[in-house]
Amino acid sequence: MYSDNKDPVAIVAPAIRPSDSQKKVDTRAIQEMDSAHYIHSFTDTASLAKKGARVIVKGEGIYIWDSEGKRLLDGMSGLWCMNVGYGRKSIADAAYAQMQELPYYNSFFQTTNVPAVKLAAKLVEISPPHFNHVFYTGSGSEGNDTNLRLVRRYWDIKGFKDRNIIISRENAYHGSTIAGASLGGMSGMHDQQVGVTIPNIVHIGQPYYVEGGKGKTPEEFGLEAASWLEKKILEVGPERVAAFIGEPVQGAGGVIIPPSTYWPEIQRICDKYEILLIADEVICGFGRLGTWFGSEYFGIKPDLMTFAKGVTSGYIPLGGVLVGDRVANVLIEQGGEFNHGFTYSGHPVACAAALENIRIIQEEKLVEKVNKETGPYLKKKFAELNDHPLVSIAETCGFAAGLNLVRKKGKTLHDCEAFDSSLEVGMICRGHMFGNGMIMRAVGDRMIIAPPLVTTTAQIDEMVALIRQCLDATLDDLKQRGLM
Ligand code: PXG
Repeated sequence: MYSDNKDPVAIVAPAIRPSDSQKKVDTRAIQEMDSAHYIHSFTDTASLAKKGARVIVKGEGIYIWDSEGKRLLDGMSGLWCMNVGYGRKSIADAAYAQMQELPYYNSFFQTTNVPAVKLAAKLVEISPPHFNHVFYTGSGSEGNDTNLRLVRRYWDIKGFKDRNIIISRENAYHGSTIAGASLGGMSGMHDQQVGVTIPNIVHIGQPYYVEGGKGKTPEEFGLEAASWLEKKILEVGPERVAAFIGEPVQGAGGVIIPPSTYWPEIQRICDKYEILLIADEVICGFGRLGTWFGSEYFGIKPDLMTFAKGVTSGYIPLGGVLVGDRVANVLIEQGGEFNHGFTYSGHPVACAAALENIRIIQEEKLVEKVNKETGPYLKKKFAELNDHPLVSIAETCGFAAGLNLVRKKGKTLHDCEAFDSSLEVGMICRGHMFGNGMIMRAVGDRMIIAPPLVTTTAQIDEMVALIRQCLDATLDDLKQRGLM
């Protein structure tokens, strides 16, 4: 049986909800086949084979069940994507109906399909007014590959071929294709790319107040972190810089919530040097921050927005780029044929599922709820964890949240002592979370959640209570190991 818990301690009895799908699964047999044949994403296959993967068989609302009947509260919305929660029959019905009518057709041969067109119009409707065009991909990574090609093409059409440097940030995540990984700032991914990192992509530091803000207010630090962009522009030459790319809130990097001064200053700098601004909205889009797009939360006006995940709430793969007028006008009016596209661009079934997903988000007013009701409630409840002896800061932005595990020394955030990374305190804590029915991720020693947007205030209470229990268990565990 799978356990990523290094020292499991059961605190609460997990709720059991047997279902037909669980009864049918022979866990051992699936685990054996899994380790024999399936190379998982971002996984040490050999070490997973020793314990066997947890087999997930069922989802309903904000909960999932494994093949042993154990219920888990999915604090991560799958992988930041299940915005409307599990078990939405109407999305399945929309996909089924479309599959029967027209399961596939491409849009390469001067052809189109109804769901792709309707979805494009819907995306234009829900995005800021200067977005009037959509390019479809199958994933967020392909969306960012598209961005790379779009910005270089844009400057090429305008006669500035050398304007091809893209500035990104350390610890950013922009996907796992070669362009995605090159745009991203994950050193572990760069290390494994052995010579294939795409040239002319450079990185600046991330706006992570916990790491760099000692002795400064968050607002001062936000301006300082934004100034690194201008410094980099001047270093490489403003006439060489095509675009800046960033996630409004860095997700995979650990829910890095920038100070309020950061994004407006980034926008000012991009405007000053006429640099295109790309907002990677793969996580922040579709309500995660209580606005349709994270850019709106931070009051910025990007030229391109990457989307994926929440566009279908993960029910089926779909991604793309919302192309703002500045780029679209040049590309369409002066660019001729754009030699780019994927077999599954504008896939009718994925677009039909997305339309139903967006209909649900609108009908249930999920964006407004996260903005005005459940988001503020999560902020309040999550902030209560600040009093825990292991926590230096517990903060949220909409329905994304992070807390840092430390040895508390003084009163302020920057007086705390970080644990030695070799102790893997975050992983110990994650083990307690999973062991006790709560999916909360560890990014180093920062614990993060991004729950489904349908999570109710009562479920927030349940979630935060579980997190507190698991923090207590982690503290006991560290004491027993003589680490506190
Ligand atoms: N941009 C952002 C901001 C993302 O979070 C992608 C692009 C790539 O999307 P696709 O659909 O190609 O995966 C992502 C994906 C993690 C984790 O560990 C996050 C993602 C993917 C894998 C792992 O948090 N986000």
